[in-house]
Amino acid sequence: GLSDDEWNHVLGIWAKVEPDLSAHGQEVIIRLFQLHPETQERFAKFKTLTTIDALKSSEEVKKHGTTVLTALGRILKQKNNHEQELKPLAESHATKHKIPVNYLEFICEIIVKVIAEKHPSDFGADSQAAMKKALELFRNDMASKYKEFGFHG
Ligand code: BLA
Repeated sequence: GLSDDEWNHVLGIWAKVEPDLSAHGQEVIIRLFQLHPETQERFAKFKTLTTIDALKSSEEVKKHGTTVLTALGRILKQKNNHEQELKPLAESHATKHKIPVNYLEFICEIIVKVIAEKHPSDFGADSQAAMKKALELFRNDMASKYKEFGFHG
């Protein structure tokens, strides 16, 4: 797990992200689709967004980015006591969306990068390391819940 100090880093930087959650979320989703086009194919509703301009001007992309970061923020705030938040998410991702764990790795890496770019002076090495650790816990728990739901992706 993370130490109190590490959780303080995680929640401290998250407090800087939250006032502009939708811009962060939008950037994360667009970058995910640009760097890993196969992830965009998982979204029936984004199939028509074939250019960067279309992605940037899509309210739906912004909305999904906000959904993602809102859910992630709720999970982080539980400081690893996230069973209640994680279970329905793991269930939908295992049985309905079928999102492989490596896609989760892609998005977590991008989340750290986007925060680092938007908050260069508030997201130092210790905070980044703490955030990476928290995201790793999240992913590991998603992966083990996936197995409980019979998905080995
Ligand atoms: C939908 N993803 C959702 C929803 C939430 C999240 C809360 C809506 C409720 C639900 O269906 O369970 C949450 N998504 C997250 C979180 C992350 C995230 C916390 O990406 C990452 C920290 N889901 C993924 C990844 C993909 C993904 C990596 O975790 C990439 C392909 C896809 N999420 C995905 C899809 C939907 C979804 C396809 C359904 C979207 C829709 O049709 O509305």
